Amino acid sequence: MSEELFRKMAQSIIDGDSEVAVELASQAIIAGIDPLNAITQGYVVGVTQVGEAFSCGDAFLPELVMAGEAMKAAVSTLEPEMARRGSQRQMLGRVVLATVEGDIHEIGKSLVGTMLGASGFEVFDLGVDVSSSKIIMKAREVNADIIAMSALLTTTMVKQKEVIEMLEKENLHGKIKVMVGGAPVTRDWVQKIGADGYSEDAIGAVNAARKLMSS
Ligand code: B1M
Repeated sequence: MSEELFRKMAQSIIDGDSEVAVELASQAIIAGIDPLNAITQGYVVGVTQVGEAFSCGDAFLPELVMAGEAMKAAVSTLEPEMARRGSQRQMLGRVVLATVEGDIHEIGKSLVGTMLGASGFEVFDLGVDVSSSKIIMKAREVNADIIAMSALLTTTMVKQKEVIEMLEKENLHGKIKVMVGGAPVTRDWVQKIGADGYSEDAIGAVNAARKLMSS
């Protein structure tokens, strides 16, 4: 039964149909399906397909936009359930989260924020297209343990590096740890820019953040 629901979820994203995507998310909650499974085995399969079609010229920007909107609507429906399932309630650390400047991709970043929040981190989500100085200002203001940055474009990844360089200039790197992620981010990149943590997905991001808190 879940398999059929996951297939329909993927299709709703391919069709860019927000209404169906939301309806299927509600069905998944009622059926007691883990929302993260619904996202990774259902909706992400669809959005990946649209992304691939876009890169080979088989789909165009309007399709990408509609797929993104449907994905966002589905994830927003599932987020309260994800937060509700997070059992740990003690505060593990403070995280300032953002998608870097010039980049408006928000779905993966928000998913990481929800998972961190559900796992006991206090998350200050600054949104998308956030300048490096604003990220650092917020981190100072809330006395953050971790700055977590998402970048989905090869052209915006450099902003992750910029934040680390700015932290180093201010002698804050070390006191504030830096975690990076996003589709184009690789382990090589993480090493090259001297980031402290990295993960390929939202679950891994929680583990990476926990590790940073204990290091
Ligand atoms: Co854009 N886009 N997009 N897009 N888009 C990509 C990223 C792209 C790979 C598509 C492609 O060509 N195949 C391509 C980037 C190419 C590149 O640079 N390598 C691309 C492009 C080119 C563009 C535009 C330039 C298109 C244009 O205008 N010509 C434009 C850029 C706008 C801008 O930012 N300035 C653009 C715009 C958009 C939309 C607005 C239409 C929409 C976003 C809507 C929104 O977010 N509200 C969109 C979408 C939907 C995509 C794809 C199809 C899907 C992204 C997504 O939401 N994935 C994407 C192709 C793809 O990735 N397959 C694509 C689902 C999400 C759950 O995964 O975000 O990867 P993801 O997050 C994961 C992990 O990466 C990780 O955990 C998350 C959960 O598992 N993770 C972290 C993410 N952040 C993390 C942080 C961490 C740790 C883990 O620690 C801090």
